[in-house]
Amino acid sequence: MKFSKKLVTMMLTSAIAAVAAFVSPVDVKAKAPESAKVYEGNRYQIYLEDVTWSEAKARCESMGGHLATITSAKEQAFVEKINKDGKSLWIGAYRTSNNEWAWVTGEKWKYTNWKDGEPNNSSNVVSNENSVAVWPKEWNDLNDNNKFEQDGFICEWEGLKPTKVTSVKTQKKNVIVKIKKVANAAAYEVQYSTSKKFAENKTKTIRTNSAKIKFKKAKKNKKYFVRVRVCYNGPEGEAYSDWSKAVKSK
Ligand SMILES: [Ca+2]
Ligand SMILES: [Ca+2]
Repeated sequence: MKFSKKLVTMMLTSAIAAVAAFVSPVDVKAKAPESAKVYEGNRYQIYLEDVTWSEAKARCESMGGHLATITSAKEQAFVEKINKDGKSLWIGAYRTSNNEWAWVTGEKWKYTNWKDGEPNNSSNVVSNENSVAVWPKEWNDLNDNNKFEQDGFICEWEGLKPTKVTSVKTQKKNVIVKIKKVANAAAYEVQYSTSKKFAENKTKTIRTNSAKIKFKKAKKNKKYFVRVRVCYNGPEGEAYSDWSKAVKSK
């Protein structure tokens, strides 16, 4: 069966329209400020305000986020990068009534980055140190109300975890794409394009559940750019992660 170019375009356009109809936009992007910095799909913003840990926690939550939770060395490195002025900032760690440390999101307490000698529950400034700040890199326990040694706080907004294209090869007239699967994905959208900016008229989109995708009828000796994003089912319908970095065909 042979389709005319016009018909294919029409089908593609209506398929895209159908997808767009049941996708609800990602709320996190609306809530986090434009200036927020992105790490693995999550967004982060520093606020320089003279507030207690509890006030900072409430401020982040009122904006649909939470005090930043730093659960890996990579996330710590990212926070250090955006905290380039070396401010002392509240983060989302606290001491529970059982005398254990916890994250405000309920994420597992595993990675830590305490400063030498911390947590010390010191009574030098204000005793009962049950809240945590990056100080300015490593962590220190401080009293909730200790505003004297604080510059502000970091909010984090949970996003939708993106994924990546792991390989792009052209084989005869096919472009063979491999992507990395992620947990809880409903599907993936893979785009291939002859334009680096993925201009609409030069781009094809495939929705798939497979980690290996074949685009047919690639032009010989042409380079293709390929990217992927993850579709998730959420409480308000389907939502997309950010697009991955584009990978160029070999
Ligand atoms: Ca986090
Ligand atoms: Ca301390």
